[in-house]
Amino acid sequence: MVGYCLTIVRVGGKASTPLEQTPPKRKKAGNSAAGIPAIISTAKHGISKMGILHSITSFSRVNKFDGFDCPGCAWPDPDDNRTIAEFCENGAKAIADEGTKKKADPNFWSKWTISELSEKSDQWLNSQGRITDPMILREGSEKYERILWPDAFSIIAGELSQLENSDKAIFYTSGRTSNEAAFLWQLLARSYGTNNLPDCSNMCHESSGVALSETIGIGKGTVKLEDFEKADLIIVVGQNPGTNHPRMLTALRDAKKSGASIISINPLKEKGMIRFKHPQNPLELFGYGTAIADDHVRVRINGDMALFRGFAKEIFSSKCEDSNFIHRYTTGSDDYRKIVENTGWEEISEISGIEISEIRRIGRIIGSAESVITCWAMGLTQHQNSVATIQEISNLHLLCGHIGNPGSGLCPVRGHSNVQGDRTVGINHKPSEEFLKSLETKFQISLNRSGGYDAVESVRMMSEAKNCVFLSMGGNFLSAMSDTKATADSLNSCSLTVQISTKPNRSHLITGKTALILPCLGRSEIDRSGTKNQFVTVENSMGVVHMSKGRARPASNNILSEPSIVSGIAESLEEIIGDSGIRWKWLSEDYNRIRDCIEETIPGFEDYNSRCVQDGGFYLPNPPRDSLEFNTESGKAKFVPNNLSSTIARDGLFIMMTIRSHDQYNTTIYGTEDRYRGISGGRRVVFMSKSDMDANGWKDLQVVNLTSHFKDKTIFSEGWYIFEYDIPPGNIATYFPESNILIPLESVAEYSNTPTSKSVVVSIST
Ligand SMILES: Nc1nc2c(c(=O)[nH]1)N[C@H]1C(S)=C(S)[C@@H](COP(=O)(O)OP(=O)(O)OC[C@H]3O[C@@H](n4cnc5c(=O)[nH]c(N)nc54)[C@H](O)[C@@H]3O)O[C@H]1N2
Ligand SMILES: Nc1nc2c(c(=O)[nH]1)N[C@H]1C(S)=C(S)[C@@H](COP(=O)(O)OP(=O)(O)OC[C@H]3O[C@@H](n4cnc5c(=O)[nH]c(N)nc54)[C@H](O)[C@@H]3O)O[C@H]1N2
Ligand SMILES: [Mo]
Repeated sequence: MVGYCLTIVRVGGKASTPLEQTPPKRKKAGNSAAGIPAIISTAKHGISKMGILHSITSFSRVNKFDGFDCPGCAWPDPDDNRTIAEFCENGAKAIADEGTKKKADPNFWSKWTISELSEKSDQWLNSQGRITDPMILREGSEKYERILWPDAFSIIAGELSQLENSDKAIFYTSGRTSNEAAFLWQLLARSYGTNNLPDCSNMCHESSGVALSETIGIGKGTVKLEDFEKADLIIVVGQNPGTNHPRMLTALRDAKKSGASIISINPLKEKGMIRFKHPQNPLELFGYGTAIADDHVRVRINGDMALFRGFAKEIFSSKCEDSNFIHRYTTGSDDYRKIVENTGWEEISEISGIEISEIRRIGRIIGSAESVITCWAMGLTQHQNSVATIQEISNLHLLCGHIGNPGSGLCPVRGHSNVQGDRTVGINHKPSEEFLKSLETKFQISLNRSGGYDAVESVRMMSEAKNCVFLSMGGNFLSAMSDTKATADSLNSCSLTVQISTKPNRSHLITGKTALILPCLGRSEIDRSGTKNQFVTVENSMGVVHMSKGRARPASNNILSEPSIVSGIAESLEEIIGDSGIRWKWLSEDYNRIRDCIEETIPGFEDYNSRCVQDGGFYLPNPPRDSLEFNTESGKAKFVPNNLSSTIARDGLFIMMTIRSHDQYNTTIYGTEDRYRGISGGRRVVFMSKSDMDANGWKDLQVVNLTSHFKDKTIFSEGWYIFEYDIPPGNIATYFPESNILIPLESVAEYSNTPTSKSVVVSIST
C-alpha cells in the first residue's frame, strides 16, 4: 500500500500471540466509569475464580492497615481513615487471579508440549491457574517435568558458576516484588559479580526518574495524597486512571468536590476522565456520579512537549510566572525563557494538534491557579523525547512555583504496586557509588563497579554473547519487552532461563536450552518461611513504605516465598564459588533481619522494623516536597531547556500507541472486554479515526496488516481488525502485548532507553 519499500522481517510462530479468527464486537460503552457494571464485574471475577467465601475474606483484607497491599497498582491509600478500605474492580481482578482455585500442576505440564502451549492465547495460559511445583524443561525436551527444589537450585548454581564472566548473567525484576525480596535479589546479583539488574521500570517510568533526577534532584513525585484535596487545578496527562488506577478517581472526585478543576490531556477521551460513580457509595451508584474533567485536550500522540511549551509561552507572555520562587529556588530560567520565546506558536500548534487560542486559554488557567498537580503515566514515558517532555512539565511547575507547596507538585503515577520500592532498595542497573560502598561495608564484600545492562541492552547482550543465564524475579519479560522476535531470539540463545512465577505465561515457553519455573507465594498468601509468620513491605507511588501481610492459604504446599528462593539459589551457588559470608538462609528465615540490612545501607529507613508496622507505615524523605531542598549540583531546582521535538509520521504513515484494555494486567489477559471503549470479543484491534478510514477506503472491522518502520528496519504483522474510534487523524492505537512484535528494539527514548511503545511509526496494508 504505502510506498516505503525495505527488507521485511516476517514474524510469526511461537513467541507472538496467536491470530484471532473472528472480529471483535462493538458494544455500548456507557457514559461513566465504575458504577454498577464494576460491581458486577468484581463479583463475577471473584466468585468464578475463588468461590464466594474466599472472595469475601480476600476482598475484605485488601489495603487494610493489617491486611495485604493490593497487587493492582501503586496508587496510595489514605494515611489515616481506613474503616472502609477502598478497592476497585481491577484490584479485585488481580486478587481473584492470584487466588484462583485452578492449578497448573505437574499433571497439567505433562499433558502439553511447549509447541502446543505456544499456540494458545495469553488468556488461556494464565487461566490454567497457579503453578504448584518447581518444573524443569530439560535440554532437547518438549515438556516440563517436576524437579525437587534443591536440584533446581543446584542447576542454577552450576550454570552460573560456569559462565566465563559474571556479566553474562541477567537478573530481571518485575515490580510486584516486595522490598525484602528485591533487596536480597540485587544483593545476590552484585555479590555474584554483576550489576545486570534490568527491571520493568526500564519499560515503564524510567523516563520520569531520569528527567526529574536532573531537574529536582530526586527521581520520584513530590505530592502526597492529601495534596489532591488542596489542589486548585489537577492536570492528568498520558494516563488512563479509570482502567489502570481506578482508586485515583476517588481522589479526583474528592478534589472536584473541594473546588479543584481538572484537565485531561489525552488523544482519547477516556471514560474515567468523563464521569465517575463510586462503587462503594449508593448515592452515586444510582445517581449521575461526578463529572471529572472540566477540559479535555485532545492532543496528538507525542504532542505533549509542544503543548506544555505553549502553556509556558502563554504564562511568560501574560507575566504569570512566580519570580520570587524562580529567584529563590531555581537556576536556568533565563535560558528557558529564551528557548520558549524562540518557539513559534504555529510550530507548537502543528505538533500538538491543538489550536493556538485553546493552548493559550488553558495556559492562562494554569498561570492563574493557586496550586497545581500534574499526574502522568505511560502516555508520556514511552516516546523518543519522553525525558524532554517530562522536563517541560517540570519547567512549567518551576515557572509557577508549583512544587513543595500544599496542593502542588509533580505526580508520576507508578504502575506495578512496588516498582518504586524495588528501585529504592537497590534494583538498579546503574547503582550509585554511595550505595555500593554501603553494601561493601555492611557485608564485607567487594563489588563490581562496571555499570549493568537495562532491559534493551540485556536483549542485545544475550543475543551477541550467547549461552547467557537469564533469571527473572516475577514478570513476563518475553511479552513485556519490545521487539518480541528479537527478545525471543535472545532468550533462545541462553544456556539457562529461570522464571520465578505464580502463573503460566509466554516467558515459560520461549526459553534457553534448559528452563526452570520456580513457583512462589503471592502477596495475598500466608508466608511461613523460617520460624514465624512473615510479612513484607512495599512503597507506593507517593513514597509511603508500609506492611503487607497475606492471610490466604498458599496455592500449594510446595511453593516458596521469593526471599526463600533467592536464598536457596545463593546458598547453592556459594557451595561452588565460595562463601561470601552473607548469611542468606538466616536472612530469609526472618524478614526483620533483611529490613535491618536495608536500614543499615539505604538512607530514610531509620527504625524500619518499628515504623513499618505502624498503621499506614511511614513516608520516605523527599527533600523537594518536604523542605524545598534539591539534591542537585547547585542545590537548586533546574530549568532544562530542550529543543522542541516530536515523532511525526508523514507520507501515509501512522503513529501508533500501544495501550492497555480494561481486561488485562500488563501481559496477564483476564478477558477480551474493553468495556469503557465498547469493544468485546477480541484484542487484535486497530483504533482508527473515521477520516483516516474514509481517506483510505477502509471499512470498520476490515482485516489489515501493520508494518513498523524504524531507520532501515521494518517489521510486518498480519491479522488486525480496524475499529472506528474517536482518535486524532494520523494516530492509531493497538493493545500490548500483541503489538510488541512491531516495536523495534532500536527504537528507544533518549537518555532513559525505554522502548517507544507509545510512538511506533507504522504503515497499513490490506
Ligand atoms: N487494570 C490494570 N491496572 C494497571 C495495569 C494494567 O495493565 N491493568 N498496569 C500497571 C502498570 S505496570 C502501569 S505502568 C500503569 C499504566 O497506566 P497507564 O499509563 O494509564 O496505561 P496505558 O494503557 O499504557 O495508557 C496510557 C494512556 O496514555 C494515553 N496516551 C498514549 N500516548 C499519549 C501521548 O502521546 N500523549 C498523551 N497525552 N497521552 C497519550 C493513552 O490514550 C492512554 O489513555 O497501570 C498499572 N495499573
Ligand atoms: N508495547 C508495550 N509494552 C509494554 C508496555 C506498554 O505500555 N506497551 N508497558 C510496560 C510496562 S509499564 C511494564 S511495567 C512492563 C510489565 O512487565 P512485567 O512486569 O515483566 O510483566 P507482567 O505482565 O506484569 O508480569 C506478569 C507475570 O508475573 C508473574 N507474577 C504475578 N504475581 C507475582 C508475584 O507475586 N511474584 C512473582 N514472582 N511473580 C508474579 C506471573 O507469573 C505473571 O504471568 O511491560 C511493559 N511493556
Ligand atoms: Mo509499568
